[in-house]
Amino acid sequence: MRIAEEFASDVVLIDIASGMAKAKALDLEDARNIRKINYTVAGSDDISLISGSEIVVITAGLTRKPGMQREELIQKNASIVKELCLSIKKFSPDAIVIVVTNPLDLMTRLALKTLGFKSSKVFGMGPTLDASRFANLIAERLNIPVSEVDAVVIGSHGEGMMPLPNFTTIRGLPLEQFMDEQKVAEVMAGTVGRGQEIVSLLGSGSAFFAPSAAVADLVKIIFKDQKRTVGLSACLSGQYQANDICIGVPCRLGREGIEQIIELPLESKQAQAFLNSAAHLKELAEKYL
Ligand code: LAC
Repeated sequence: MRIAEEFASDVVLIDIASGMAKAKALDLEDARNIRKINYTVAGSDDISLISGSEIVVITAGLTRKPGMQREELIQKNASIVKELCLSIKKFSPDAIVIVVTNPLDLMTRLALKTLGFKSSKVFGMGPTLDASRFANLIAERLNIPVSEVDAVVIGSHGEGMMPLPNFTTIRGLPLEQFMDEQKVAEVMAGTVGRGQEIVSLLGSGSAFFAPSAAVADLVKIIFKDQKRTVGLSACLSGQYQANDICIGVPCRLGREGIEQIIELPLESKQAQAFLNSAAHLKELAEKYL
């Protein structure tokens, strides 16, 4: 809905549950008259409808149940993502593919390998959401407008998530000037645990409003060729001393996808934590994918 409203564009929803995507498409189009926007949304279980799409967003897959880690979804979601990517390759070979399915970094790597597209055109939405959560918790704690916070999160979209206080600023000043170490540690932990907090409260399913805002923002950056720097799960080839692994890093994004991976000068402890997170992902990828 956010994408259709913002671009008044053609959106196709695909779901394996026959009727589900169609029902949502009808419901979304029923809102057009009230919203005074002439978007079109189609819904189907026939994936050939994505033919010629410029951007494909993969959200299909199971979500966590309370108490589960994202990585426990690996095998079931891998088969779903793989099958989808074979269809995307066939019907939309020029698309930019944004992966949202968990475990995010591993599904992004699997998508990239199955699609065989350039690594600049296949990436995961995760760190964008994580940074928004970090900014939200900081703003709440300091009682300031959330728009004044510029937050940076890297690492895996999982337990290896790394909110970076030393690269996070408020009106251009480092976070540490506004909060003591203890409070910084609390908002960092709150950020890492936010997805799980929502899963536990919901009881079934996981967060969707903030993830949808993050996806819509990425789609906007691409369509408008804004070249903004955002956190993405990108496939690294030497950056941050990691190889053949997709993980959250700041990227400059534009019409052609990732234009540049930004290498932050991490503190040595952070660099080590990042490498540990990357090594853990690689181990899982080699074991299961
Ligand atoms: C979350 C899920 C979508 O972080 O990974 O809420």
